[in-house]
Amino acid sequence: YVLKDSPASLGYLGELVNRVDRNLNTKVMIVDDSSHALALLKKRLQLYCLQVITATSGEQALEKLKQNPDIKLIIIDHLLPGATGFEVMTQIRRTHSFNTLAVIGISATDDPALTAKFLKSGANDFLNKACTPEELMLRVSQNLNQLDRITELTEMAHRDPMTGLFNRRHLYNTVDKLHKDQIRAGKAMRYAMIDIDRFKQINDKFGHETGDNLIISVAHRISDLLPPKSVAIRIGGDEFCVALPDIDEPTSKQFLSELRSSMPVTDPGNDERTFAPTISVGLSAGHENTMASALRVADRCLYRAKKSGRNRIVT
Ligand code: GH3
Repeated sequence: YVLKDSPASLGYLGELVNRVDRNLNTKVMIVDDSSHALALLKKRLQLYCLQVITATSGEQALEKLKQNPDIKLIIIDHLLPGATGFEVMTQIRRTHSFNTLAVIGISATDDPALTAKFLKSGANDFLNKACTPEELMLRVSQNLNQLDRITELTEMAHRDPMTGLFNRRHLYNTVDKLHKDQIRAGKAMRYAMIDIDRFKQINDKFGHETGDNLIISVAHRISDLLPPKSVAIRIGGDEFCVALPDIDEPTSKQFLSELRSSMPVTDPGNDERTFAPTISVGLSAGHENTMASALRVADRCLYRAKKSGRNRIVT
């Protein structure tokens, strides 16, 4: 299609190959009560290696979306049995934001008011059914590319660039939600606050680069030893937090003890320079109702660990 309808640059073809490659894992749903329209669209989308799901009514579309929460894009007709495409879209947008799902409205009529109506109901884009296969592919690709970019940027915004661990934003958005789910399900949610001892002295004595290398090295050790489903966060500076969902106290302590005894004995950037950094850890009790209160408990325990001589775990 690309080569038939208009010339394409090499860069553009490269982008397209890249898109098709990512399409192999991308689910798209078409909602239309016409079996002919469904079959035609399905065939065209499958040419670009998309996984296509079909629905013939709004009700069925909502059900299939529930069964396939990883659907990335929906192409929806405005005339559907039961409810209009606009009504279905409004319902979809209650649970699926623009950050995770793209919707393209589609219609066979030339009514100029349709585009605005679709966009106002929560669509990203609008297409006439008489559009060329090339235009269909371009709109689908652009909407999927935009979603991929949002996913990449969101991932970046949740990571600490120095260590690759999650950051505070992730703690207060994602882990906070996880905490609520765990407590609602009657499960424990523990937090370990971890701080390198006398880190300022290491900076002052060996320089900031050595300090940075040590922070990175501790972060890697946390990642390597992390129990399943746990989340490691760099709070800032030389302080880390590990969220331990549904992990009992002995297992949490075992992980923390292993971490404590795995501290590097030499400068991670200079094997010949020996130093033996230690860490202090505060561990919350696991049944605090809110993440904020659990973090306060872990913080108080960390403070006690520091006050009572450092290089220890306090619960
Ligand atoms: P304590 O055992 O009581 O925690 O002593 P400490 O020296 O570790 O005290 P504190 O945690 O307050 O010191 C943190 C130091 O970390 C102060 C700050 O200059 C330094 N720091 C913060 N962020 C970074 C960073 O990204 N890299 C480096 N190298 N140093 C950092």
